[in-house]
Amino acid sequence: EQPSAASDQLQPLRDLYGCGPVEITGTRDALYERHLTFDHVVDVNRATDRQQFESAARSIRDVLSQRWLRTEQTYAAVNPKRVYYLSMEFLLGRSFANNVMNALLHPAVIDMARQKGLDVMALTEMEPDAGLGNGGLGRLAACFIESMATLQIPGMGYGLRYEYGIFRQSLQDGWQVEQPDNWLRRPDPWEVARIDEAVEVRLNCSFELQAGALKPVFGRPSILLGIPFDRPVIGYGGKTINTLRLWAAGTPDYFNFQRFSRGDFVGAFAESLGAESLTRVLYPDDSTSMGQGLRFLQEYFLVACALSDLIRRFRSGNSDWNVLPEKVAIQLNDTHPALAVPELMRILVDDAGLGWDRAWDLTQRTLAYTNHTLLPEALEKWPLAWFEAVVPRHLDIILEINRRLLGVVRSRWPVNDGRAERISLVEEGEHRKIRMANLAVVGSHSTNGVAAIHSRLLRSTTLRDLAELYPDRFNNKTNGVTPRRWLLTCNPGLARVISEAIGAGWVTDLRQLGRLKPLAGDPSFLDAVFKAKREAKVRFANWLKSTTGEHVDPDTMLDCQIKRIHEYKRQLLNALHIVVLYNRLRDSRNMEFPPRTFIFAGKAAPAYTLAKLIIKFINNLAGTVNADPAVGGRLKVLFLPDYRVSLAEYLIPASDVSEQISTAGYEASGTSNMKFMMNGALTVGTRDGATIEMAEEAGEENFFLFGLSAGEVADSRGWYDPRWHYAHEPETKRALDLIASDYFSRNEPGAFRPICDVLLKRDFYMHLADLKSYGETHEKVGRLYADQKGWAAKAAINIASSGNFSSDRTINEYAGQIWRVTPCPVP
Ligand code: B1N
Repeated sequence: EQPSAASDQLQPLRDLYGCGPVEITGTRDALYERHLTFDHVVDVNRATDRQQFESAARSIRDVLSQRWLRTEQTYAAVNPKRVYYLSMEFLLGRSFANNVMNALLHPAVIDMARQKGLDVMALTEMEPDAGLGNGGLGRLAACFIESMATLQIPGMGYGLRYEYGIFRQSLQDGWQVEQPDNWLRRPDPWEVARIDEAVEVRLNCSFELQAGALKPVFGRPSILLGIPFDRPVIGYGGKTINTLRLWAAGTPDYFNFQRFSRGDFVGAFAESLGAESLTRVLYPDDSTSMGQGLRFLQEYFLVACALSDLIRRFRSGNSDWNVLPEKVAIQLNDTHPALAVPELMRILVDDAGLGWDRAWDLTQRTLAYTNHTLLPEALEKWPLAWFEAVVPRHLDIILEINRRLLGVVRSRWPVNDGRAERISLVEEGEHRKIRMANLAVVGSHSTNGVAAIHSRLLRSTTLRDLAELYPDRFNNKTNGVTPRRWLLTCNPGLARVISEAIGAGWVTDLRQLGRLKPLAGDPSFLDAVFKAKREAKVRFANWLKSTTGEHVDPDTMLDCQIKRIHEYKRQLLNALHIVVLYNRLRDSRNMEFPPRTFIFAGKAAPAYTLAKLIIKFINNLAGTVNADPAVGGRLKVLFLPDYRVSLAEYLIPASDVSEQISTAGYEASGTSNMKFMMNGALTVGTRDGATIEMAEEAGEENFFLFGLSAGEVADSRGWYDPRWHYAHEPETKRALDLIASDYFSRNEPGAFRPICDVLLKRDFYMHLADLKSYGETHEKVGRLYADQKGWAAKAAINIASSGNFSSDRTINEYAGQIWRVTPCPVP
């Protein structure tokens, strides 16, 4: 039942496989059954959902294997410039539906499911999310590698194969409880272990397990093994299949052989167990650096494995070190892999025997750095003592880079105004530290921010001195998201409406959505958009009911704030506003008020006490509001547990309102804002991150912007006093008094004191300053929602204006301006 536009999408598949080496017709059924029979040794008719999933996924991988091989063979033969994306996080989510869609195997799978009586939905639900990331930064990396494959760019992702991804969140009595995410408990059908391509990582320390925890033992050098696990990254159309290579830590067979042969058999094993726990778990902090020694080791491990691997590949096709920057581009996803600077220098100077200046030139021209945040608590600074203990040679190199750097600075700015101290790679003090952001800027040829305002603020505030030293290095690359996952696959109803109106070209050229603009006045188009939204709401409501038992009424306005819980993202502003609405509804039973469902979801870093209290507060607020008969079903508040990619894929298509309400100047870009926009939600937002650019594209009249600008936030820092708002705004006072009176914490008196204190004493993120204009904006939202046609028209304009926010556009900019790579099509 494909629309005609969508069946055109099959042509590339026919071109590809019709006369190609893979005969899928006729054999694909057998593939699935063979996996059940030979991998699982189970009766085809008695296989569990999980066995069905694994066998279906393995048959998909089988179909793609030759194309995957052919991609790498083509790169090896053509020897094009390659891009390596180094990231500590790849938040992939599930792969099944997206791999099927991108390989254009969708009709075949539906066909096969029908023949065999398989429930594809049930089957996809069997795949755990690959939660190898915290939030936007990790999900961006996943979108980027997909776009590189779609654009036929020879690109590879390098990351870590965490055995445990981001923790699973449940709620107990409204509090967040963390559970380990053992996502690899069952075999992952997508990954391929490449034991033969393992690399060695040399450290100046060893490991021991003490009371179950990994402890480095300094001064005793050791060798770790990096074992690569490859996952296919399928470009849309299935022509290019790139690789995401994730590294797992292991120990060489000869590991501590001496101790082994001295007779300490068990002791030698304990040590190897220690080393293997290096890649056990993802650190669950988003936008903060907890400064853990194990994290430092993880970062070095990634860098050492990735560089060793890519240099080996480079050397196998090139004999001249001087062409390195013409053949290799390395993008550092934040400073987490910034040790690539001294590691590449070490390889070029010590292993290749190049002189310092030559090595430095090649290093800078090969590396590029993306900054993702201005929050000071996120800027990584590692104790110099750790470098000394783990990677002393890298410390030597960093100090030599710094000596030369400071020489240049002092000769350019002879007057000592503290500039050299600020630029220095070393933060002086009792415990000297290495500033990783400074190292990344100095050791690369490009530093970019992730939205226009963010890149501007980087230059003018956080990295100002470095921007004055290297003005040409700084640039902006506004984030984007892949429309294959975030529209085509997750919202088939809307995707079909769009393809029927303008054809299917938008899937790989999102700018074409602009052609929907004239249709924003066409009643039949608006009706189709409205119906698709309604369909997605019902789908979400059914899914939620079946997975959590929670009820959502698809006839209410769905207003969503889904993201990590963080003070700067201001979930508290949303919650305060709900208290204001609640008070109004209690006052008047027949107030004009479109029924609203406010949905929150997001994880708090386990050590972030206030963020966890915010979750508890939202849950208590929900408990009170949802149970109050005075509200009469007009207001419902839900906190959905365990926010993750697959939950977002159900919820975003169903949403009417997108909350993007960070304190202006603090959200570097945001990316869920873009996903909501392409799925026809209207944005309530501050002038922050990429939301500013989204409003420019759609026109401010189609956006609900409110609150202080970044400039106003900065200018009022000196005199801002939240108590002024408490004293002068009756609804603000009433909301805060209600919270302080334990109205929402009857059984836990004083539980929300810290929240009241944060809001009234300092309110660093200026919730109270924006509450009034936020409320007024929501009144406009409510009025427009009552006008179904007016709402649908604005939704349509938003969809039509979202074309700039495809990660294809972003990757094209990186490819053209930073990496200077071109597509390398696979014949
Ligand atoms: O990166 C996203 C942006 O869209 C978001 O605005 C930004 O908050 C996010 C340390 C981070 N910045 N910094 C992090 C994550 C993990 C960690 O250990 C920092 N994440 C962001 C994509 O550009």
